[in-house]
Amino acid sequence: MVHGCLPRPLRYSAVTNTSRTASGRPRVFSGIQPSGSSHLGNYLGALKNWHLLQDDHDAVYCIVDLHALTLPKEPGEVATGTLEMARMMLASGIDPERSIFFVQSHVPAHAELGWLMQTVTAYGELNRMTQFKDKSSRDSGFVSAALFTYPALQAADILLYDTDVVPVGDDQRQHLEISRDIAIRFNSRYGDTFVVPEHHIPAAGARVMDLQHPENKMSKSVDSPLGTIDMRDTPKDIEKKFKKAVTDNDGEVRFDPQEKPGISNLLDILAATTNGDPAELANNYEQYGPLKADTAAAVLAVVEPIQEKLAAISDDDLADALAIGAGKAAEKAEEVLDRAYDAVGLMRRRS
Ligand code: AQP
Repeated sequence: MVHGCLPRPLRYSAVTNTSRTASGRPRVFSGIQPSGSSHLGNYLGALKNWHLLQDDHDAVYCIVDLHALTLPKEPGEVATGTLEMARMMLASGIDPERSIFFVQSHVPAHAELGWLMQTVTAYGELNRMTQFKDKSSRDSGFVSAALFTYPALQAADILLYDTDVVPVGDDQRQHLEISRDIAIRFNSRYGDTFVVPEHHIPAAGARVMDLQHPENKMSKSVDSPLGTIDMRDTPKDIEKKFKKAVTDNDGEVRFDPQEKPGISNLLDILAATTNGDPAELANNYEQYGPLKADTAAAVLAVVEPIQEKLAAISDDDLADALAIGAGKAAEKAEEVLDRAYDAVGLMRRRS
């Protein structure tokens, strides 16, 4: 398809695209890295919403295994992580019958468009990415060029599906902004080609902080066993981690992320797991102990059913679902990749 055949204008629209999804509903796309186990932040900031958004969106969810390679990995480690993440996604409620559910490297259009996106991404804007600064400074060893250019591939992931809405945690705000800038730049240089996406960041649970270092976000790639709630942790471990969560000395329960990061993190987690409001929930507590106990119980009520489902999903079922998903994703992605190549004006191979 050439871009001249597309309905216009695409540039700032989260609405015009709905006429181009088969269902007429807005398209939602998001991805998650298969590096390490998923944690409570991944669930509350992303997976929980992915599950909910399936009801009224045309949903595309991807395990971004190529992104996982931006930090050094042992051979085979990403494959194992991919199956584990796929299992976690299904157990968290992603339904392959209702959503396109697939692995990034199974759809080569991602890497291809990723290259095109690099050609319209400025070195200076990549240099401003806080995640690159943060991750490259953590390890004194090898820093890959891919870690630096990661946002261009992420833009490709999103733009390949004519995405209207990208549900992510707050840490991805800057990356989504650069994806929008890249799309707008491409559209203005080559003509309307991509839908410019909006982000969707949850009201509570958007930035779950490390329980031991509440000034840092909970993260897969940081080694903080007591500060991270792994979605596979036992109930005993979850209770222990909340009991030991770092707070402060003033003894007042109040939602104030600047002055009281530890207590505010607990309130935010409680709000996200009970669909409440963190500032209002603070009024129910006079002491830290009961807040910690209730937060642990609310987290357990979310995590335990997911753990039961995890055990019931076979590797075969996963591989089948991912193969079907990759077929559906490739069909959509190739159409958009063709549109982008046509827009740029490369000589195309005769078919
Ligand atoms: N702490 C968090 N709170 C809320 N949402 C979060 N997300 C990640 N951490 C939190 C959201 O989870 C989705 C998948 O992100 P990811 O695969 O990049 O996961 P990660 O845990 O951020 O992975 P890494 O490798 O450990 O990265 P860093 O080192 O940056 O933390 C995204 O929607 C993300 O917003």
